[in-house]
Amino acid sequence: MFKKILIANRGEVALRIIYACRELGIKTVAVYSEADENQLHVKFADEDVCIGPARSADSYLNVPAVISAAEITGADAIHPGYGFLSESAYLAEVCEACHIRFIGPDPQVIRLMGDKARARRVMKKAGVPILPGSDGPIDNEDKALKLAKDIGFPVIVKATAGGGGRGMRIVRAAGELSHAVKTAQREAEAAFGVGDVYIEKYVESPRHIEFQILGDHFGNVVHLGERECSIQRRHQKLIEESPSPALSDKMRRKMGQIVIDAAKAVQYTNAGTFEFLMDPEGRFYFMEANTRLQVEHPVTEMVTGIDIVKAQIRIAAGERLGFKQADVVFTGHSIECRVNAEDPETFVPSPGLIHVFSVPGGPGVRVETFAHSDCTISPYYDSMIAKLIVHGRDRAEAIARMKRTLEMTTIEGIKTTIPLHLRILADPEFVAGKLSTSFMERFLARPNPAGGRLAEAV
Ligand code: MV4
Repeated sequence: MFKKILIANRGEVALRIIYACRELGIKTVAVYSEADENQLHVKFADEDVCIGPARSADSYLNVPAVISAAEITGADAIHPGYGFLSESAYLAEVCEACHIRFIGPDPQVIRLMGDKARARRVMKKAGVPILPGSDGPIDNEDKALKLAKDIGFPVIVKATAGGGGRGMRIVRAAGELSHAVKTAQREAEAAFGVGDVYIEKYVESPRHIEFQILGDHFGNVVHLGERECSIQRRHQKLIEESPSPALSDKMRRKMGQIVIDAAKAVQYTNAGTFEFLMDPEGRFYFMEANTRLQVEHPVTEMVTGIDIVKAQIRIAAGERLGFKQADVVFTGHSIECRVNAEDPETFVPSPGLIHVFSVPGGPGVRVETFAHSDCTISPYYDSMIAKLIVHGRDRAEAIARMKRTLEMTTIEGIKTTIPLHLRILADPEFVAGKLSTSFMERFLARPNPAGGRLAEAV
């Protein structure tokens, strides 16, 4: 087992990784930017190294600085958390060259999944259902138009290097295709340095359902069920839950086996997520695979009782998975609300001093946060300040627990999205489990009964 792990991240996920290391008896190294000197991840790590100025590009994204910190402290592994360098095949390669274990899949697998058109091809070959579309990047406009007509409109143009919604264009008629391809290519080139785009049939109002897997270095792969992440705005997830209200046990077993076979086909190791779209008829289509721990991993931990971060560390250290698919038992229902330091009406970031921070506990409540009373939320980083996670016997109990947790939480000094979460939890369609990726658009178009725009006008 590792003796010392460097955590190349900040915020609640850095703390989450420290929790796992402490329980496993592994020493920790925090890295931090000049803006983060007083953060809890620095306080609770055994050692800490400043790796640069506040701007992420100069600190948390600086591979030489992160590697140097690991070398100086003698860390034998790096956990990248999520965001930042978590899906950098380059960091994973440099780790290999420096004999530091990267806690994640092999660089080749990270690189494969980072190319969405290639991932599509490989998944199709492995028997995973995909949407009709191009076999690779578009290299010819006439061929692209013929393909789009064959598939039928609407289609979607996506960047091969994309993901998370950047560099996408929905095309509803043949006349729009050429322009969409050109603008998507330009946007992709500017954002990712790779201008390649591909085409897929566009699914209207799908659900976003993703499967969590774990794979060890001995060819064992298990799935930990799914998370439904359809409640999102501008590709930022707001609420996630497990299980999905739309999935039967039979469908979970079927999709779970498909994902296991796919992971085995690419020799996937460590934790991973296979994202699917579910169309209104209940059909699944592979979207992309994430080769990192995810923000919403706690809902899976709550329903399976499996500590995904500890499993990642054990797998990276060369241990066997130690349990089989039949040992994975799903219990109850879990929901996560991401609390952001934002205006709940306008989503404008609201950094600043939190002078009171208080979240109730009680049965089935888990809080993942780096915030506390008298802490400062920096404008330099992501606005997510806490994740509230609940577990209940069923979905209704989970919703009730989340509602009372949100109602009894006090965060003074900044604005948060808690009022928005309370409105969503009270929505009849949400309560009925009628979720889709267009839920929030419709929800936000309706007037806020509690005042909102109306109150501002008075
Ligand atoms: C799609 C789609 C509909 N049809 N692909 C958005 C993020 C990126 N991962 C892919 N995305 C989508 N791809 C086809 N063929 C709809 C979306 C999409 C979406 C997906 C998941 C969660 C929220 C979303 C919001 C808008 C669009």
